[in-house]
Amino acid sequence: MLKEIIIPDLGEGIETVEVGEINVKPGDHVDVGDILVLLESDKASMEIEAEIAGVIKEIRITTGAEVGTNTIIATIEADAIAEPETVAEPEADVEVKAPKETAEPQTPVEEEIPKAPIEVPVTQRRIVSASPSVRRFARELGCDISLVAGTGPKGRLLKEDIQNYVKGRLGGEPGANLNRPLQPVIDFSQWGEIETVRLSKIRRVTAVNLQSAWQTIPHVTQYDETDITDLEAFRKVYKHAAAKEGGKLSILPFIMKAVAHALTKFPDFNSSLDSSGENLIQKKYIHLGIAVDTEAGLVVPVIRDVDQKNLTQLTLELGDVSTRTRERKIKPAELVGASFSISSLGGISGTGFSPIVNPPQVAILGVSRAKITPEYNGSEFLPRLMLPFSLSYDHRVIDGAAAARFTKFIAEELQTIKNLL
Ligand code: CAO
Repeated sequence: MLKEIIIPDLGEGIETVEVGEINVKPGDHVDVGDILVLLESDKASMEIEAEIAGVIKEIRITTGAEVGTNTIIATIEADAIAEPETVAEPEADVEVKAPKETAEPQTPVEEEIPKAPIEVPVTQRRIVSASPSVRRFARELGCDISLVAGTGPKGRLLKEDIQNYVKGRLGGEPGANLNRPLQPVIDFSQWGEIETVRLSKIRRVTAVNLQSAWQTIPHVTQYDETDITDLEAFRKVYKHAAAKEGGKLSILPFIMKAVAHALTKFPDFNSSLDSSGENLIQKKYIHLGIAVDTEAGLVVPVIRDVDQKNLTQLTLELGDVSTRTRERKIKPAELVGASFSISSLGGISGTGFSPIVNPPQVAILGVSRAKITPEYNGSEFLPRLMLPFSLSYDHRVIDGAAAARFTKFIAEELQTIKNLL
């Protein structure tokens, strides 16, 4: 029986993804679990597996094409023993894999497609939500829309975003080329042996986004610290309860709770500038992006409604999300919608750092490693566990005094354990 293979639900806020690889061609026989297609988002890629065995009859997409939920990928003549009802199920398993290195021209459908993964051109493109007129406007200006941060609803790209980006790139550089190389061409081999290692797609896209954020947001970083001696004593006891539920309680869930309280009290930190730059959109939800260090690069999954979850729930969710992110199983929909971010390097090392704000968010908390230090209590020095942390913020939205109040509040919350339970 002829069946259609469709793209499953990509999740809220993800309109299109790019076809990175097509691993089958008409006439190929596939088994359940064979990887048919690799789709790439801006931060990760996902494999579409065959859910039934059969012979591929027709491929309906091409590499490089933008496709969305329910797009028909291919048709398949199911083997007689196949389970027909699983073919068009939109909830098909979507595993997010770190992008494979790719580098070959797009392959037309009719062409002979090798069985090995097809390599496609490596670009710095990311998923962009934009209307045809905005896309046309960008094309007319020779502007690559994947480099522009959208400020419309759900990050949708607006005409103003293109105008601002182009103005920014051209400002002070008469005749500047939007597509000029980002780095000068230098032959380093003249000074010794070298090896060129291709960056993963995540790293390349992250580089573009970070550069854009760094250039468009006037950053300031506020440094602070707090005494977590009591919190740590409590964590040591409470972590057994979390372990019984299958979670590993680190300091981070406490910090997430404290941040959620701070965002409720200081809503400007949980906001975004609108496209005019004249209004602040305050969000009534608290979704935290948590930076996770993976082999392929930095990925920031989102934990939603943090204010409505308790420590155990946050512990379990943090463990689940960070594990799936590292195993490349996180879904694109889990990477979008954060209203504030936390980057914790406390498990590794460091006394302080200034993280880069992730637009359209306006602030990010950096957490460094807690250390026992002698603290003077007015009459004597006592050994206390001090946690250094920092807040980078968009100075267009947040004043220094507000930032200092915000970090002070977090410091106090982390010393008031009953507030975090
Ligand atoms: N001070 C002292 N110890 C800390 C600490 C801190 N601030 N934060 C964590 N630790 C401890 C934990 O308690 C744990 O100790 P035990 O094993 O004894 O319980 C250990 O360090 C390892 O913690 P962890 O890092 O595995 O867990 P976490 O919940 O603190 O963090 C996660 C989870 C996903 C945020 C983290 O693993 C990670 O990936 N961090 C890197 C984020 C990153 O790359 N940021 C940079 C982005 S660029 O701005």
